[in-house]
Amino acid sequence: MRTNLNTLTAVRNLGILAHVDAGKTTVTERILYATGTTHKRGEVHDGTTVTDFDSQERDRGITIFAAAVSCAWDGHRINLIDTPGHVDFADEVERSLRVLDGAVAVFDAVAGVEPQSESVWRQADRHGVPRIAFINKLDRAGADLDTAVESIRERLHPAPLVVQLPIGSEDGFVGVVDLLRMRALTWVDGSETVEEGPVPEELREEALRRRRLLEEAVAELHPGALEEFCMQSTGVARSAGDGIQTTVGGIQSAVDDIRSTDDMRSPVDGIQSALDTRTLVDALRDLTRTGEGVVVLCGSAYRNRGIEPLLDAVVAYLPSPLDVPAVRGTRDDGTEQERAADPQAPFAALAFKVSATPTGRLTYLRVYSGTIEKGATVMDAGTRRTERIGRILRVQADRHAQLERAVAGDIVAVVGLRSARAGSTLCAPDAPLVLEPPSVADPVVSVAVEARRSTDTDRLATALARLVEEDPSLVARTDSETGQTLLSGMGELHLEVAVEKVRREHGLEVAVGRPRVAYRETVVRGVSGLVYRHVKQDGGAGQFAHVVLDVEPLDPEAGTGTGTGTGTGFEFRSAVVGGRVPQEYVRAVEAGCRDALTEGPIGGHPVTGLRVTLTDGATHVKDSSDTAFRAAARFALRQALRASAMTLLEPVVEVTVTVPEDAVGTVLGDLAARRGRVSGSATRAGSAVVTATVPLAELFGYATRLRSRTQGRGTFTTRPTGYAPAPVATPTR
Ligand SMILES: Nc1nc2c(ncn2[C@@H]2O[C@H](COP(=O)(O)OP(=O)(O)OP(=O)(O)O)[C@@H](O)[C@H]2O)c(=O)[nH]1
Ligand SMILES: [Mg+2]
Repeated sequence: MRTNLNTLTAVRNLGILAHVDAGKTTVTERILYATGTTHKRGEVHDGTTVTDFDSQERDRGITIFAAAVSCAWDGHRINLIDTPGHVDFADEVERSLRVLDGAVAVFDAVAGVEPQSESVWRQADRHGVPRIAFINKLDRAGADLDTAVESIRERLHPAPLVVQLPIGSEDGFVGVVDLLRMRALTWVDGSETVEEGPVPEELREEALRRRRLLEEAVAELHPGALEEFCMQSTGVARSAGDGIQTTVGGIQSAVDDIRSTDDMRSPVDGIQSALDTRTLVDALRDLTRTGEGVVVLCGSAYRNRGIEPLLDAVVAYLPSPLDVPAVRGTRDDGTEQERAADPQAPFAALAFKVSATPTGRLTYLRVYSGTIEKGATVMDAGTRRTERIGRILRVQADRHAQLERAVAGDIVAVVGLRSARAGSTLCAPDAPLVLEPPSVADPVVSVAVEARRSTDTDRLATALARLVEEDPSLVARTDSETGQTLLSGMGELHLEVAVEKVRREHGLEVAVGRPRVAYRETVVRGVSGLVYRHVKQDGGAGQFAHVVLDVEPLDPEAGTGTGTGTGTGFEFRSAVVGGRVPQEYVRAVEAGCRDALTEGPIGGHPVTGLRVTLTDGATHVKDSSDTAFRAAARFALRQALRASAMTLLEPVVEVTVTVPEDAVGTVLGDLAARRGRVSGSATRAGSAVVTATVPLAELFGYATRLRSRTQGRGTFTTRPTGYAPAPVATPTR
């Protein structure tokens, strides 16, 4: 059977991204409701939403795990991933972004762009994922679309292209004017559907003014639109209908010859404008894809207002799997290969999520090329293991539809895979290809965990192994000195959730130690010309390698404590001349240096922020080998680090605390006691927002402290900013 490639144009792989509590899960819930996927509206605070299905998510009222669900709108299939907003789960967002083609960024209409919205926006930039913006919570006291839009312009940089005008405000927010079709859309409480009608008389002028602003903004960015804009503005008026004639700031607006289009479904209640609506929609789509502009819509997910137009916009502006660049992977011989989203090509998919459910172990796949049938054998390109795909499921809220096959461009869940992990590539056994796995951040916090009953020790190890499979940002290891089991992750909450999962899902009683931050060590002053000769001649094949290394800090300011973070990373280069060390041994030297970086001389912490240069060396015709050079480099760098001036680094974060104004003094005092450096404060709608850089080690227990100091009225979020020199006496809090 030949699959129709064109159906792929009707697929949208969509993520919902935002700062914690902006309303992602509520938006997702309303989308499922509007698309008829669910028949009742769940609420986060009642623990009844589809995507926050985990018992901890329901208890805590936050999203922890990205959840994928599928729904249909206007002849399109939307595969939707609701992501967590809390920074501790940023890796969950990272894995989701890797498989998405587009996203809806949700903002709170009172708070505008918040720190974590900025972080996920940059994450999406890195992945080149086109976005549209939804300004949510327009029903809240103090909500203001224009201020939120300005914060997008200022903090995120793409030009906001606002396509709606709210009707009513705060509690009286009842709908929006669609500036493209010049129609009013309103929602009545208790009614299930959107009502469409003419723009209310009192809003007409403002709507026209905003339409003009939109046209100008689009024309400024889009050459095709600019051309039409100039032609129309210089007086070549198109058909005029029964509409209004208004002159707004020099641009004549009257009736547009609106054609009914596929994308924006009904015709416009006439205006004359410089840009035809079709041109405008096409230009908005182009600008969304290039990221030069971001289409802005608004509404109130909680009150179920603004969801249908949001879905229309998803279909109209966000790309299908065919519109995004072909995925790249690495073949066995190390060469790169592109795979287009073609159902006829060999199968390749990325597993981006693994989750244990009552249905079995579900592996979520984004299929990039080819077709996979149920019962087929696939290979894990990393481990070379082949496995059989049992069932293929389209996850739809509470029920899962069974599929015979999944094709390129789709997101599905499969049952039957035992060994695939989040990040594995699955491919056709006869066409192996490794897709680049999602990046995994280094864990910054760890706790010691121990089974309360010694008979449970093995079960705990199994449970931890399971956790790590599902969440690659967790690391479980045994401390070589103390023999303790250490669980490391992205933050206090991340580890708390992980341990609670072990308790709940495995029925284990677990004792947990105090959280500790993950320190790093860095070079403040290096050494040059460190010579190391690795010679072993004890019978049999000998080993010979001779290396000379220079070590220097990547960031010359490291250790001065002036920055908020410091240079991290590792650079290696070779300055060897005359082939004194052949290229293959240079690679072995680099590998040996990386080996040495795992344990630094101060306290055995990983070493970062340095550059190593191989300046000279020598080989022996018979006894030199990769192994010998790797070992030589390892010993050499260890020695060099012992001879260098080193300093301990600790993770630092930017904290944003929001409290009632009368509590600012308390918060500032408390932050100072935690070695915090305040970088800004502002007032917004009766609340004070304080931003400070604080060592992560000082923030353990801050949530409880802030709650008690502000009678529960204070909240805070954090954003990692890197590492900074730790004081000599390490805090043990
Ligand atoms: N007033 C108002 N409240 C809303 C709206 N949308 C969501 N909320 C509330 O805001 C809170 C957070 O909503 P969620 O949907 O859980 O937000 P989220 O972005 O998914 O949060 P995380 O997943 O934890 O990052 C809940 O109490 C919602 O009921 C809205 O449009 N108006
Ligand atoms: Mg959520």
